[in-house]
Amino acid sequence: VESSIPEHMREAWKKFSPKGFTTKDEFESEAVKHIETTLARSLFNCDELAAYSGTALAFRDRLIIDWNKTQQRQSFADQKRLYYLSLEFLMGRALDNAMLNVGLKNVAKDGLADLGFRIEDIIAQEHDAALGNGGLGRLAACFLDSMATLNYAAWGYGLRYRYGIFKQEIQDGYQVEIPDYWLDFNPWEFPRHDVSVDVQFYGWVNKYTNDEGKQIVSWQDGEIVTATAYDVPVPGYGTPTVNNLRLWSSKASSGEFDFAKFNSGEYESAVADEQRAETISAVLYPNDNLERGKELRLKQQYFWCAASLHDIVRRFKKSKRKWSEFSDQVAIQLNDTHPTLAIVELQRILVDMEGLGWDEAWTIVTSTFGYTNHTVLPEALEKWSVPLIQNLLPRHLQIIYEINLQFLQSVEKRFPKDRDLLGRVSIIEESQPKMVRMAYLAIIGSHKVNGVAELHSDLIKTTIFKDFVKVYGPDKFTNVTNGITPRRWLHQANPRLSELIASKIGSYEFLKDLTLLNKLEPFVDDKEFKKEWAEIKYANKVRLAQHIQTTKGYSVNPKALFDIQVKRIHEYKRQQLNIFGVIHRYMAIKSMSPEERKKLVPRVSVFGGKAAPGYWMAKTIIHLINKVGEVVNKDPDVGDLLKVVFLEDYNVSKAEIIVPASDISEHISTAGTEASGTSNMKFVLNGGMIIGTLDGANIEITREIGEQNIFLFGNLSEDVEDLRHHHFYGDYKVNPELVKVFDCIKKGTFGDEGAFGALISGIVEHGDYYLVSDDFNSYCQTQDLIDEAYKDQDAWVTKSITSVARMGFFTSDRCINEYADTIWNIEPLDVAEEKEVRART
Ligand code: TH1
Repeated sequence: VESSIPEHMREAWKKFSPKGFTTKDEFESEAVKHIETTLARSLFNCDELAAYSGTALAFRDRLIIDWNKTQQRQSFADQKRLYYLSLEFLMGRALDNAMLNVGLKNVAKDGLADLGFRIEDIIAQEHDAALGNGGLGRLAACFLDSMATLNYAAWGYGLRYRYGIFKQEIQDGYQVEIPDYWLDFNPWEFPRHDVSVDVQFYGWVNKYTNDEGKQIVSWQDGEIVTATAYDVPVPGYGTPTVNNLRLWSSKASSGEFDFAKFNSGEYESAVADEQRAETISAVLYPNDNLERGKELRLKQQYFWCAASLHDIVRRFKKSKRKWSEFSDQVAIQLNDTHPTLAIVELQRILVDMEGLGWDEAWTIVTSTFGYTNHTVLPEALEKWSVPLIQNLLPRHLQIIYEINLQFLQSVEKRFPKDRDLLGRVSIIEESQPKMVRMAYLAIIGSHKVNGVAELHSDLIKTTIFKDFVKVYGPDKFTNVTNGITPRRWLHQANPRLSELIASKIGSYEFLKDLTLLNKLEPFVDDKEFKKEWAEIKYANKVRLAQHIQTTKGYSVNPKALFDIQVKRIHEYKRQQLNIFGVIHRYMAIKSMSPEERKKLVPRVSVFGGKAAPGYWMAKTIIHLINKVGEVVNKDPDVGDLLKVVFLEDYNVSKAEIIVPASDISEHISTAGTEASGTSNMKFVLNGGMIIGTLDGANIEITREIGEQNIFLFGNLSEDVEDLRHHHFYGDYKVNPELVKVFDCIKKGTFGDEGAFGALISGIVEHGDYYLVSDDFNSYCQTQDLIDEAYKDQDAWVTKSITSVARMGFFTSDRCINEYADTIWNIEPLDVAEEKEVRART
């Protein structure tokens, strides 16, 4: 390619192509240039937002140089690539991360100081990229970080929502949702108006035989919406690799359809069409672990799958390879069932558009896809009604039926006497209306299916996907335990702890090989080290206390035990158990003598998290937490002994302040309901202890750090079913201590008792599905153990250090390497040469 370009052109290009800044002066020059020209500001009107913008643009330019080179390198290398399809990427802020990853944060810090700014204030100007609900979206973001850091050729594909997850405000104790319009100024995206795909909806299917006697299938007369690519650079840590996250934005097609309307004078209706098209990528659905079957959501899914698949196929076709080599070049991972239509779309492209035979195409499809399941909750398993798909995607419905027919025939051959089995594994549920079970389609269309923690991967094999284990054998199902990136969740969120660790074990290598943390263990008895360790935790608590002071307007004592539960509000995650426990503690304090109170460990109970706007029970839990806070926090009998804080608008950037400040964090889901959880890993990595159930990744965390370093309680997942049965058919009694808590609420202690009736009756009258009563005793006793343990600060710090030293397993780097080896079959790219060139220049 290069040799086809004339010498003089190449010379000129080389001479003038930007090299990127490395020194403080160069940084300042770039930032000031952007502030004065791109932003048209000056010394006299450069506020913090402008300084942020200039800094971000300077770093963006730098990333782009490496991003271009990475894309060239990956094209030349011509290796297999991985495409990660996710409807959610919860990236958070980019500037701090970019500065740390390219190793120039100190340069920027000094440069900004010269210009009159504090780097923390500048970083805080950035709006979070909040294109996700919770764990699933944040996992995708951690994966992108690891894939770039490990030099894999890997792209993310998602939607460019105009509105990310809503902003949460609390008014009079209730959650209020505010739209999150985040695109006003976003220096981290590059519109690619030249990269677009036309996506079709509705229409009808025309089948006919052409002159050569060939069956032709054509999907026609549909409505066309155009997908435009917006690219977001994803820098790796300490490597020249900058990967790409491609987000699609929808707009009306500029094709003949609209022109016809404009020309015939239907101006208003043409504009309305335009707006309808833009609606597709307008808003992120705010439900976590819940699927509601809305048509617009299905439209989003197909729009994004079709655009991504056509992009991937276009790239493959440039290589001029045979179709049979497709899965040697392409691996596609489905982040939950949301992108399952990609399976159908690839089959459609191969059969209808490229003319391959059905079987040949299906072999390619099934060797390309992998499917990750993230939940066993029935209300989260996607099902789309057949009439809905028939109308929106008529050709896809035919293909789904054909996939199902062939699959059921193969099952029947192998299990001829088992007619029930056919009904159970059919993609089509024979309900009224008929429904398409997306998880089944995803399993049938993939070569591997994985869960996200050991318990969860075992559970899917024995419960929701049991019949598919029978059909395919157990090897199709595997486990890849989730992980988190230590760059953001240790180095960026807790720089002092990262620095202390580096000083002890000799370098920052642990950020790339987290198992090196085990070198900390020999220092658990090092007095000076322990002192510094404890000081850092204290400083982080002071920082959170300041945040509480500025956002909530009251002070909490940073010497108190900080007990934190931050995550989406959901009955299965059991924030209600936590707040009932808090009320129990409050009642205990009230009944104590002043002498008894003196012996108590002061506690700050921190809650944070959003409820889905339509999830009334979750909103009731938020309301109760806030009302308990109002009463407890101003009760003079209680004083410092107990404070209850609900932090508004929990998001990634707030997590970076909250996570390093915990003594105890709560991961207390009903056993068997939380597939993995990932914040549990973040808290332990920052030296916090866990109170938790034997659920999700808590189990593996216990295995790694040791039982003596975690506070476990509650029933086991294998007993949950029997307990639930007993609630309905046995002589079931609510735990008497919990009854006292309910009486306290019913007396109106926390205001209008009627407001919380449903929370109580769910447990007392409706079977206590989440086993709050069954686990209440065990929970409270374990909280008492925590108080005792906290009194021995020296032993506590020992536990903290030991735990961190043993957390190496939970890096998303390990996780991505497992996916690469066992599912994607891809190798990292060699960047040694690039690094050398860079070192020389
Ligand atoms: C979460 C799981 O609840 C959590 O346990 C897990 O750690 C995380 O995924 C990452 O694996 C899920 N989030 C969603 C969101 C939607 C649908 C299903 C799940 S499962 C919208």
